[in-house]
Amino acid sequence: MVLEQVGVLLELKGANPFRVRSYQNASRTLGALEEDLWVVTSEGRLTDVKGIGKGIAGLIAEALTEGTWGEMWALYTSVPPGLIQMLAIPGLGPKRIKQFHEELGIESIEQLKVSAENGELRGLSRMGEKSEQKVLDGIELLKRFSGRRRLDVGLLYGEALEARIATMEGVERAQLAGSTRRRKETIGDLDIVAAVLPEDVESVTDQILTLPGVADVKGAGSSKVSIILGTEFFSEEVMESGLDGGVLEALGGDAYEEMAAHTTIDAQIRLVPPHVFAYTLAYFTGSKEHNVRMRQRSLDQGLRLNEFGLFPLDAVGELKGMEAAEFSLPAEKESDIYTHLGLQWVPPELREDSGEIEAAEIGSLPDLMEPSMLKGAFHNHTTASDGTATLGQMAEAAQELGWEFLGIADHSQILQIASGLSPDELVSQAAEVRALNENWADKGVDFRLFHGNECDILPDGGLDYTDEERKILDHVVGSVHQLPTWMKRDEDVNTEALIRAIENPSLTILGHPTGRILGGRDGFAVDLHAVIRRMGELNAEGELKVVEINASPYRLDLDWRYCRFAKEQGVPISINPDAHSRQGLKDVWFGAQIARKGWLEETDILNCRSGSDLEQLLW
Ligand code: DGT
Ligand code: CA
Ligand code: ZN
Repeated sequence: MVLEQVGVLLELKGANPFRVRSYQNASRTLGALEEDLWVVTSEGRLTDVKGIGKGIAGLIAEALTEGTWGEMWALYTSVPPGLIQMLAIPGLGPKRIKQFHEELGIESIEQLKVSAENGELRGLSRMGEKSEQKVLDGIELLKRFSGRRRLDVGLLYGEALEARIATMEGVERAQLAGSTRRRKETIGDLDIVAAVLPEDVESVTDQILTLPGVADVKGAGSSKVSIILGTEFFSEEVMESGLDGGVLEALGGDAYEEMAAHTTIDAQIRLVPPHVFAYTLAYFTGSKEHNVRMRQRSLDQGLRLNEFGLFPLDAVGELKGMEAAEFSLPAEKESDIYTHLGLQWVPPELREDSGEIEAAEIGSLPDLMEPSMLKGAFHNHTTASDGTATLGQMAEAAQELGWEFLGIADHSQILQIASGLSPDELVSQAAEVRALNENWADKGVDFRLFHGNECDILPDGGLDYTDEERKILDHVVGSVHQLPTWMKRDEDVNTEALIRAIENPSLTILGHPTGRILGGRDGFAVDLHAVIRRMGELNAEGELKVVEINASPYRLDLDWRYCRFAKEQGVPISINPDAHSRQGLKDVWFGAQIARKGWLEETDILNCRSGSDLEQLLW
């Protein structure tokens, strides 16, 4: 979005950071805007949207009506895109980039790399061999670790680190905080809070710094240790098995394994006295937006809230930080803090300032679903297409998880690279499923397979196979796989095509709605609100239209930000692992985290219903 780029651009020009931030925030807000931007703008209500000021509103209005971006547009077109990309190189700021551009004509990361390798940077003012090497290191780092880690990676490192610190001599308790605890789909860095008596801080710090797998130490003070963890942190290499082809391709094909093997993650560990632990944990769990609301609420009650405690303003006066801690209202656990402020305890997943404080105030927070409530899943592959386990093996794995059903959804015929099933193969798979089902029924086993298919949604919104051929199926998961075509098109064209697809009477579940791969590629442009709204209408007319949370940690698509909207529109959610192996079924856990983050309850999830209920719906 242009606004996002304007933000970055201003940064490159050395503009005021607050101004930069406001553009980036505005871009994000508008991206999630439910109403039509055009309508909001033409009715002059843009400034009513949170985070949109007069200046930005004027710019948007101009862009929509005139197609120009005022002075920003000139700014934008005057800066080569390569310079903007260079900003992502760790350790490289806008001033340097400007210098490289003006003095050496460098316009891309590739050119910068060549110049650095040829020793051309060291001759510039305020540069030397060392800083030249730093540029090269930065480029290398960007390539390997660019951006944020996926939630599964964050949890893997985070929970291992939490466990190691919690069992250290001198540590009373330790807990993972930050975006990992809030179950964001990607993680910037890990935050861990540990309760340590002042006299033990030094020894605990030493123990942390000498943990195996600490690749680098960024800093170690009296209350905070910052480290970078490398893969050596794990005694055994954790490698993925049975990744789907689309994911692998988006991540760079075979080069992916090498990339994954070099993953690092930053971690900040806060060491605090045991009596302030709950406050520090709440503070570093965030989000920042949630914290701001909590602090404001405290002030309204004559209290000051920070990472050290909750203080009556009249008692602490000017005392700051730990000096004031002894005046704090006591809190053994986080829920005590919320109680002090007249609130229900807010589950970490919900702490994004998206209505949770208002709900906690009147005791109406949702009763979030739990992974253990899942009784099966609908979108899974077998060896018939690109999976690594047979129908029987997948069913067995599902039974081992205690499930009551498993939905099969191999690829459809058009997806040749993933061995999509021909119509004949579909028929023989149906017979295989029927035989297995009869066998379980005879034995009185409460388990059944639903025979579905992941039918490709063609660029025009049509579905793979003929209407007749699809009739044999219990359920159709409609998914877009021809990403290049959809990425090139305008949002309204894609939206129209997706709506056509969901209107097809045979489609039950809309699979990975945007096609995004976290850390690999963005999804295609589409107005999901419009698609979901239409699904809701069809449900009201008695059809069954369900949207998938693809639970693969590489996708997590539907995004959690749309979950409540789906619920409001009367569209059930299906949490699907998109498993390509037995092990892959367990990915539903990640989907459940996202459903929780999206405020969903047991009754909102199709695969929380019993196997026999679902028979009624699908057979
Ligand atoms: P990340 O690491 O980018 O995935 O996201 P977080 O949420 O883990 O953010 P991080 O690591 O910068 O900080 C951890 C938490 O600490 C954050 O969620 C809220 C709190 N925090 C950090 N800086 C501030 C601040 O300036 N103001 C307030 N109110 N809270 C902050
Ligand atoms: Ca963090
Ligand atoms: Zn798919």
